[in-house]
Amino acid sequence: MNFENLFDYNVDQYTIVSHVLTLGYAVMAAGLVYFLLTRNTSGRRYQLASTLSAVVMISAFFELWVLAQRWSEAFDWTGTAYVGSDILFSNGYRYMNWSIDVPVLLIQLLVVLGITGRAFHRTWVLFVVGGLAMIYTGYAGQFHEVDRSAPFWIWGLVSTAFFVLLLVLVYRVIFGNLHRLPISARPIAKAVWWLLLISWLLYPGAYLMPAMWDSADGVVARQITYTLADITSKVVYGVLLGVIARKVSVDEGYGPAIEEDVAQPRGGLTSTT
Ligand code: RET
Repeated sequence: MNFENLFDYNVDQYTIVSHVLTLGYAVMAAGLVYFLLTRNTSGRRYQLASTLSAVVMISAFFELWVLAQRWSEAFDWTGTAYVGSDILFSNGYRYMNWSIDVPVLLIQLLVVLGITGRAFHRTWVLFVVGGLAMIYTGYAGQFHEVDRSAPFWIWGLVSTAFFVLLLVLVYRVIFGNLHRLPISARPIAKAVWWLLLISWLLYPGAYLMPAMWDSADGVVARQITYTLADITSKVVYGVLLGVIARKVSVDEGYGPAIEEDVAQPRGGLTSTT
């Protein structure tokens, strides 16, 4: 049993969740097109970041698609309310998707910041191991979200320890390498830090929702929280990293990036006056 399976839903509650899940996978499909089509506007060594965004989009698209299907199968309309069918809705699918997306999102950061060699490999390993530890301990905890017995809180705390470790690492990676970015890209790199911090915090918020708002409205709030988190931590984040990659590429004199730079004055490249 999961939190979502405990309640009956009125038409508005049921429909909002259905719409929000649809928004989720529609945005991932849109993001996929964007990241593939803008890939060539950065220099070769940064194009991997767009490729990784595309990987994140595909994996999230399928996960959210499955979740939306599950939602519609898990409840039947009785004439007065949507009540649980013999199929269970579960956010566990999300955790499986994070196994792919969390490591990939963090590695993207290393690519865009131009971290190479030993530092790249060492941080890469910490990101993957720390990320997976955070996710799977949280996964173990969410099985206890209905009765909120000790394992819900203990696994949640263990997961939080890994989360804090990742945040410290990300902070150090971003702020420790700011000086290596062109000045025009530095404010965006700082924005990436804040975006990551706030959007990632939404996930533990959703984990805690059963303890904070134990009702059908809480379920609606939880799916809205997850969707907001997904759009910001995967798509907006990917777009911002792409902007950084393009600015670095301009700085390195990569022609296509200069031509694509929408902030260049019109005719700026050819005008001599
Ligand atoms: C859990 C369990 C409760 C404690 C904490 C958690 C953190 C989850 C996070 C997930 C991030 C997911 C992302 C997915 C993007 O695709 C596991 C909910 C701290 C931070 C970024």
